[in-house]
Amino acid sequence: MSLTMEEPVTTLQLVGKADVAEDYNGSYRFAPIEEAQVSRAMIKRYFNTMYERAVSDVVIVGAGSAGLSCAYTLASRRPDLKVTIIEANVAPGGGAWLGGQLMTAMVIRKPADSFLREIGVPYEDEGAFVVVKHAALFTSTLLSRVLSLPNVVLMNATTVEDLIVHTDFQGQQRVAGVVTNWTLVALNHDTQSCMDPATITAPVIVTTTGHDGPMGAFSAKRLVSMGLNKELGNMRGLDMNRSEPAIVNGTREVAPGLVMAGMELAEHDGSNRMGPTFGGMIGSGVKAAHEALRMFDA
Ligand code: AHZ
Repeated sequence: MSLTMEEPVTTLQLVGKADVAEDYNGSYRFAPIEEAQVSRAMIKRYFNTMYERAVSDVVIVGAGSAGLSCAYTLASRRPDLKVTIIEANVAPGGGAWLGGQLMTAMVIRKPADSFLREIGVPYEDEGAFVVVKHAALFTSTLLSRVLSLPNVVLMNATTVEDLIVHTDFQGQQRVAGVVTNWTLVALNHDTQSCMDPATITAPVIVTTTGHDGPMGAFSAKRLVSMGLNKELGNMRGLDMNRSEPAIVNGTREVAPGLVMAGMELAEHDGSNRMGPTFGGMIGSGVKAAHEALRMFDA
């Protein structure tokens, strides 16, 4: 197979139709490899990343729809910032793989549809809202946009199990980083003696851990237990019209150094839940990114 300089090179052309037929005819061969090469390829990258990101510019806690919308907005606008996402689950995406009640379509109220155009997700327009044919199309596209950005690192299967809080000479407390552990370790603190964590420091932390649950509302609850907030507001019942604007407009720096977004904010502020409509999560994530940018510019 020969390619001229004028022709665009595609993967299919590089493999070649004839080669594919030949390769899949019982003679498919891989380049040889040693097992240690596979281990070292992963280990080297993982621990180099941990080493480099021990000091980050922004840590985003939670890779649900709010956290990922924040990551994309922030990291695409400021390629100079080291944005590190910590996600407790093996699969990033939080609750955004389904539209609601295990159904597939995802509803997004306007004006958050502009974000879909920005990341290139097709939708059907139903007037006041748009519908993406499958929530997984939104989440997988957003994830791929986020992970394609060279300044973003995602550490999944890793839990934020505490916040770093520094006190300055005036006695002012400021969230200055996160305390991390592999999730499987974090889940076993009751069965093993002390398994100490690692840390990541950053001037801005964005917390988007979702509403209360086995893992959710982590920072909102920790702010109370460490005395940086008096009490939890606790998420109220479902009201779509009140909840989405409340979450987007309420997205802010809730404690020095800590921006809160997404449904975690409903637990912090005592606002309503919205159920399966995702414009509020996108809007809140985008606003959290702008809050973080404002903190860098201040
Ligand atoms: O695994 C969690 C999920 O992926 C992750 N997470 C939680 N605690 C963590 C911790 N360390 C690291 N301590 C942690 N990661 O955070 C992610 C939260 O995603 P989510 O989808 O649950 O929250 P969100 O605020 O991005 O989106 C909420 C979506 C909802 S809930 C809802 C309702 O109940 O009415 N409606 C909508 C649209």
